Amino acid sequence: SQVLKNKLKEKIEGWRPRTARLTKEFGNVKIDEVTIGQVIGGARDIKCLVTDISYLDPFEGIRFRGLTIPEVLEKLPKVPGGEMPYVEGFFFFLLTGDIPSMKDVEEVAEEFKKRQDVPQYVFDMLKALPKDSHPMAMLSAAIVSMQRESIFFKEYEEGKLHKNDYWDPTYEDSLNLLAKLPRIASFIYRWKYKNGDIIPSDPKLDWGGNFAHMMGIPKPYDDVSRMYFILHSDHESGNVSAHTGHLIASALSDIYYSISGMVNGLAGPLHGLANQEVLKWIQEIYEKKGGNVPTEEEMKQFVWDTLKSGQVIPGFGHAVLRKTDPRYTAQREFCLKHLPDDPLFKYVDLLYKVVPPILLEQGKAKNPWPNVDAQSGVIQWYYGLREYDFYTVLFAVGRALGVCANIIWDRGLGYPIERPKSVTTDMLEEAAGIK
Ligand code: NMX
Ligand code: MLT
Repeated sequence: SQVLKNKLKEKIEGWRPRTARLTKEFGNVKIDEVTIGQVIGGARDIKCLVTDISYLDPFEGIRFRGLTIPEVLEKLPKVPGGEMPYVEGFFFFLLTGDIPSMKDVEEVAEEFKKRQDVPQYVFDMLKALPKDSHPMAMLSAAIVSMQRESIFFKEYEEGKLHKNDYWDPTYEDSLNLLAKLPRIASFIYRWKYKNGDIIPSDPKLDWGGNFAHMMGIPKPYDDVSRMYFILHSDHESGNVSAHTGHLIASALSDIYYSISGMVNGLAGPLHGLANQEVLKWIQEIYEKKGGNVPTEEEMKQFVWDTLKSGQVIPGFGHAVLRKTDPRYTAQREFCLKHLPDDPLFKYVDLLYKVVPPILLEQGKAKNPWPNVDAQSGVIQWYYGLREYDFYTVLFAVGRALGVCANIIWDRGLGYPIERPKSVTTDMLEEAAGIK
């Protein structure tokens, strides 16, 4: 929308001198040191990225634009009759850092509606894929198939674009893509699991509400969807999906290439796929117990058996967090309010009790507490979405909001191509003084 775009332009132009001054005058100031352990160990904790969309404190958890999750859920304009904010307003907030008025929200919603039509070739391509393709592979393919629609790509090719304006067509591409994601995701769901019985979009509904409608799941699933997309949107920029999106975009690849790559990173079991893994794992004991809640002792045994077979406990641990993920807590509170007696929720709650002491006793995981994925599948299951290999698609639709916001700002602030330096094992041994 023009309001959002004009505001964003003002914000980006106002921000540029800060970035320029830091690079020019303070470029040599050290903010970190790098150890051999970090070089071999997945660059853990190295401070080498910058983003202002969200920040992850190891003990407090995520803040979006300075606000905690409860603050976001409280302060942003809500959909009438629902408990959750508009995703449209949340996207405005991620991009600008300002709480939108209801009028702002309506303008973004209008903009998404105008852009929601998905080219027929995307559906044709999805239909041509084998039905047993993973929904994440289908989503990634659908997104990259639309690369030909990129306005950034066209304008860059025509040699029209000034570097200061890169963000503008990136913003247009982002809105065009985000507007289509609910349709694409729900199409994949209905095509794959509901005999291709596709539900058309309802132009009266908001982004989250329309997604729930096209999935064919009644209220309050609309609110569940809004909550889910907001909670999964961003987790600063070092996680695999956000980092992949940023890295690809840093080569000036357009948003379609970048977000398709983001989806591919999210599809790994140590990252977003963990939400499907949790459900799959719980199902094992659920079936064994015929749906009855196991005793604490039985659950402990189940956890130990998993660890002893050399597998990780899905939904627990984190590369940055050192306490219970507030996204877990927000979903737990939702469950306590809406599905307190659900047997699967009871399983998850029992796991919350038994897993952390076991992981501490085992002594490997640096963080024994649950992350977002431990809780999210249960809510989906309860509302009837039981095809758990679809769960990471929901994560991806949410994550695209944050990654698009990051990439638009990357372009606005002119961040360069990302290219860290490699060394050899010989060099590390020399640095260690053993060679
Ligand atoms: N269960 C068993 N072992 C674990 C777990 C866990 N949940 N978490 C960490 N460890 C092990 C880890 O495999 C490693 O073992 P080894 O030394 O044999 O390689 C050791 O503990 C140290 O790992 P950490 O430094 O604590 O964790 P790291 O930062 O490398 O990895 C995760 C973070 C999230 C990948 C890891 O905790 C994990 O595999 N968790 C389970 C999968 C999961 O829930 N992922 C979702 C994360 C959130 N998201 O949505 O992306
Ligand atoms: C995320 O939401 O991206 C995950 O919690 C993983 C991470 O932050 O590393």
